[in-house]
Amino acid sequence: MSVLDVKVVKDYIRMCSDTVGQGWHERNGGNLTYRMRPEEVEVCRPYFRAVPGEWVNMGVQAENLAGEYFISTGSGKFLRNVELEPQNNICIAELNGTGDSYRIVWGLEAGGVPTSEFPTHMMNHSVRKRVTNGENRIIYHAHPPYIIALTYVLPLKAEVFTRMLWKSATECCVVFPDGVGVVPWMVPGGTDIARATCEQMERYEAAIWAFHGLFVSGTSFDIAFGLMHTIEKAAQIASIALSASPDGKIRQVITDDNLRTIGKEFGVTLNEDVLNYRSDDPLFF
Ligand code: 2HA
Ligand code: ZN
Repeated sequence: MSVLDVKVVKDYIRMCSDTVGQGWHERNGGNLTYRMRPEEVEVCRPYFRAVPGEWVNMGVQAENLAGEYFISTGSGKFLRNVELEPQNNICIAELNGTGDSYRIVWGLEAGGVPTSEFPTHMMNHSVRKRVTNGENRIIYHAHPPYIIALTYVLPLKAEVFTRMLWKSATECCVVFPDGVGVVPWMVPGGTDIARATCEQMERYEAAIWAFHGLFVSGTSFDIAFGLMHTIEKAAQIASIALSASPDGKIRQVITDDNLRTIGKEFGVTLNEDVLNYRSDDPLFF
């Protein structure tokens, strides 16, 4: 028996492999954190390091995460290697009593630190834990190519991206009824981009990083994987439609009335600001 036999750790590893298979994790791109349930921590605790790592200040503070434990990918580690050597590519990190520092209690046995985006992950966990009344467990970042491609051709606005995605595949508005936020290009890995991203996460369940990738949140691995997958697939359809059109124009789309009908039939409340948004941009509807 080891940490690697615990179900949540197995599920975490499976998510790393599945998402690599989707082509979203070139090299060391992307990262995944999971906020553990207390009972999961207790099952893993017997295998924790005898001497935990040093406390490391994160540069951000997440008071509502004080004392929580996270499974995290390692900084500079390749997600494709997680399945082969989990103990050297992921870790379990504990947050201190004020929620501003972490220490490693398991994993990264050959050395290393949690993902370079740990400040963004912790800020996002803090926001999503609060707005979902503790339901949210996962923050996941990837480099899916079609959503990145769209950041070169669409105005960098949450309403524009959400409308484009909702109108590119019928189930999108049911899967992410709050919509998708957009963060302009910023230097990754720091506290500024962490704050900008968590402003978006107050309102939306996912946030696009222009010319870089996508952050999603979720209550389970299935939900977080499914959200990344659904957004990226809609972006793929939009990209193909835009490039297949002989004049670069879209002929017809799912209308706002159609969206309202789907919302009503499926019992989801769609973000009204997105539904009511209008743009003069000819590329956009
Ligand atoms: O982990 O994706 O944004 C590498 C990255 C940084
Ligand atoms: Zn990235």
